[in-house]
Amino acid sequence: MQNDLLLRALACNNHSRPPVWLMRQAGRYMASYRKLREKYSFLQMCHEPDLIAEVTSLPIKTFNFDAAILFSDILVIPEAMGLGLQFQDHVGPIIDRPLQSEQDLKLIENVDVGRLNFVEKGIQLLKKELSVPLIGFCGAPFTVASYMIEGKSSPDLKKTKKWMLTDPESFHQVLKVIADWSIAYLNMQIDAGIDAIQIFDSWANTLTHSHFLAFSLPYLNYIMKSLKKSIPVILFCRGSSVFGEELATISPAAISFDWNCNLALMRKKIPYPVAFQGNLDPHVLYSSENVVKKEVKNLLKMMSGDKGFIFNLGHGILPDIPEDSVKCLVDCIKGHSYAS
Ligand code: 1CP
Repeated sequence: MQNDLLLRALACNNHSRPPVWLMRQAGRYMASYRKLREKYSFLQMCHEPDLIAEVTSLPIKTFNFDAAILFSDILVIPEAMGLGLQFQDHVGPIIDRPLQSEQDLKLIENVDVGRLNFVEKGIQLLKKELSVPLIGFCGAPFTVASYMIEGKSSPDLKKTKKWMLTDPESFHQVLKVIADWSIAYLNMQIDAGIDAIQIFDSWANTLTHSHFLAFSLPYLNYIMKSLKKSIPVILFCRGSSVFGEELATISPAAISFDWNCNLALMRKKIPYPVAFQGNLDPHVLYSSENVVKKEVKNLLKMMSGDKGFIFNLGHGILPDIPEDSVKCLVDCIKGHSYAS
């Protein structure tokens, strides 16, 4: 690996400019991705090791990011569990057999990550060619549970919350099964050669403070503590601006912040060795080059001298963002002289 800026920042030991990568960097905003999607469905691309490797590398080749994130989806776990998964254009993910109550727990098959060996093969291919660290990932149990219960994307997670509040015991069983699958899956990714892990809790922001402590945080902790090898783990939560200090109590290598908080103020509350990732509002990338530069520089200035800062967005890049804005962002960060 020629460029280890990400790993240095994750160890809070980076004395040069911050590394940059973007959540959802391999996706529909790239013309080269859309071209491949004319030939293959999204799930075909997730299932085929050559395509996993090709799509993961697209943004590295085009924009020179400092890290690659495995091309896959958090929902390959419910698919491997036997619940059935489709992705429909303009709709999103559909789970064929969503869970409705405790009886449906029997629909979930025993942990068998051999069913995800296309991911293992994709990682092995990537490790031969990448010159930057490769980030593996999974979804957080609460977020994955929400898709398994709602059966699709939902704005309010009504069914999930009804279950959580009316039958917390069996809801915990759902979370535990997802966590056990996730641990086996991440350990497979570690064996295949990934350099860091990100866990996505995209729907944590829907939880109250006490429900986050009861239904999300313990499972993030359980997953992190069950990994076979010490490897840096980044915790991304929508809601990390609120739950940051709680996330820090379980000692992840890094917390990825949504765009609501001021990172410099957060740093006063959460010291090293927790690295910080984030937190530009992705919508900034719709604006003019001058505004993009101004916003990027503001964030760089705010975190100047921080040895554990990773530049990223506060959430995933949106599908209609112009590629030129992404180029402008990366150039701005790479041209930045770092004052430590
Ligand atoms: O039509 C297409 O081409 C598919 C679009 C797409 C892509 C490119 C989806 C559908 N998933 C992905 C890839 C993906 N998903 C990655 C790849 C690596 C990268 O470049 O970042 C990752 C890490 C994910 C993770 C993921 N999938 C999350 C967590 C991160 C986040 O953005 O919050 C979630 C919630 C999903 C579910 C999902 N996958 C895709 C859709 C449309 C959705 C539903 C999103 C929602 O409910 O709003």
